[in-house]
Amino acid sequence: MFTKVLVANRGEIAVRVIRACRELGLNTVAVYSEVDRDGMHVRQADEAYLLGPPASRDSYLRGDKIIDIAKKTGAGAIHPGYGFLAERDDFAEAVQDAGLVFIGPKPSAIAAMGDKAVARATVTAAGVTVVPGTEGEGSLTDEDLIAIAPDIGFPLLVKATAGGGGKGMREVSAPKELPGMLQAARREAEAAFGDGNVYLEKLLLGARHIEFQIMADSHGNAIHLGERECSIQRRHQKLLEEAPSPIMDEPLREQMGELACRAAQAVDYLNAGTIEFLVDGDKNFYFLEMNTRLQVEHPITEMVTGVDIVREQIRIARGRKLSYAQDDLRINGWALECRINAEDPYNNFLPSTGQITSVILPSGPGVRVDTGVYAGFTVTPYYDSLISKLICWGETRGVAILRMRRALDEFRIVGVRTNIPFHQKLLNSPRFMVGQYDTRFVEERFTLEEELDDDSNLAMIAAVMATVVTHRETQQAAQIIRQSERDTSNWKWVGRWERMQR
Ligand code: MV4
Repeated sequence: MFTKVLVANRGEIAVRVIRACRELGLNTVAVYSEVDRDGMHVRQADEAYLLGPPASRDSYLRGDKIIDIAKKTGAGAIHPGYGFLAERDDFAEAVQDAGLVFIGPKPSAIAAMGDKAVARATVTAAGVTVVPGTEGEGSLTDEDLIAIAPDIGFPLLVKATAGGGGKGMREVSAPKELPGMLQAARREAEAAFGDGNVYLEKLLLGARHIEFQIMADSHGNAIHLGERECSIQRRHQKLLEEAPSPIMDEPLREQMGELACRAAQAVDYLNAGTIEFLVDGDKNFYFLEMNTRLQVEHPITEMVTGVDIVREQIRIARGRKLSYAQDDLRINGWALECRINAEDPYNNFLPSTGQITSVILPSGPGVRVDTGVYAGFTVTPYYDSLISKLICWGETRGVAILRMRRALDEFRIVGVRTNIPFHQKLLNSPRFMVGQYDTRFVEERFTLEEELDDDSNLAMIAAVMATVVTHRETQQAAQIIRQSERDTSNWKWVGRWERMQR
């Protein structure tokens, strides 16, 4: 039974895992690259060890060094977080071969769900409906795929079997486009994953991306913790997630949750995982893929169920039974998560780097901030632009939206640009407020630039405004921000809006 955990990650998720370990009385080991020497996770761990240069391939992807540090420090278990090595079955295998515990699923489950064609065949055999498309495992030639495509129908998607998260995905509107798109998708998949195998799926237009959190222990128990709505994405990067989904009803939740557990049991799943579905306008749902790791957006599920998912992960890895049975769980209230990225929404969301000189974090009832940054920390271009997650809970969706608006207004980060303005605009958009959006909402219906015409005057006005706003933020960052007059009409709006929803 391990008493020390090595957290093989950085930033906010490393801090999150360290917190769970500390609450369980476990010692923690952090690993870091040269530019993360002052990272918050390094400061919060009991011990910390340098992995190497900044590039991920020389640091957080060096599984051999990570295992070596675990053995030398007496860490009996490794938590991978998300990204980096979290879904590498070879790493999970190496951890177990070294006599250590991998806090996650079995390598075989990671491998099975990592190959999207195998995943589709596996869950189909278990009675779970997949998105219509190619069937079976193994590689299909371009000729095979071109022959099958008319039965699937256009528009369709070419997807990488080794992919996920949209990488290597190509949309094909007509048969004449297919040969070229197949080659482009294969090239990208080969470059990204070292595997150019692809498969086809019918493109489900107007669908929503809804995922179910599942947990399974080593005593045969598997439960679901409800769903998360993840349709607000830009270039396959989730930006805002919410739980529950605005379109969900209890019978559908029970049906999808049961099938999510069945999909997990089809690969003898262990620990935390997420089953992704697409749900169309008639509430037909289709298995999309399974993520065999803890997800970025796990906190919204924690807020509406009261379950500490990371603590349950560690308990499961220590051979304990799940703390909850399915009947113990209820969805209480509503939670939203805004991913706070160091990027400039007024400049095509390009990454923004530099030293953070001031941070004011929002707080108050129902507000949670999972962050890995602080005043003095330097954001570098080596890693993902996610620097914080702002999570807000309310008794209803309307209250959660109001609270998130207030928290975003409080949130100050000076030194790098962030996508906070994007979230502020999104939370005021009518379609979002009434929950009527799908996976195309951001790309097709929502841009910050929409007020900016080609007219250079408008662009000039925007540039001046941005300068003034930045100056104001810089000034304000050093002062106690005076609360603006609370607009009590907000509560009237919530009451009116909630009545409309009944
Ligand atoms: C789809 C889809 C519609 N039809 N597959 C692929 C990556 C995964 N994270 C979400 N993906 C999707 N797969 C079929 N057959 C819609 C999505 C999707 C999406 C696609 C384009 C732009 C934004 C999107 C947001 C969520 C889901």
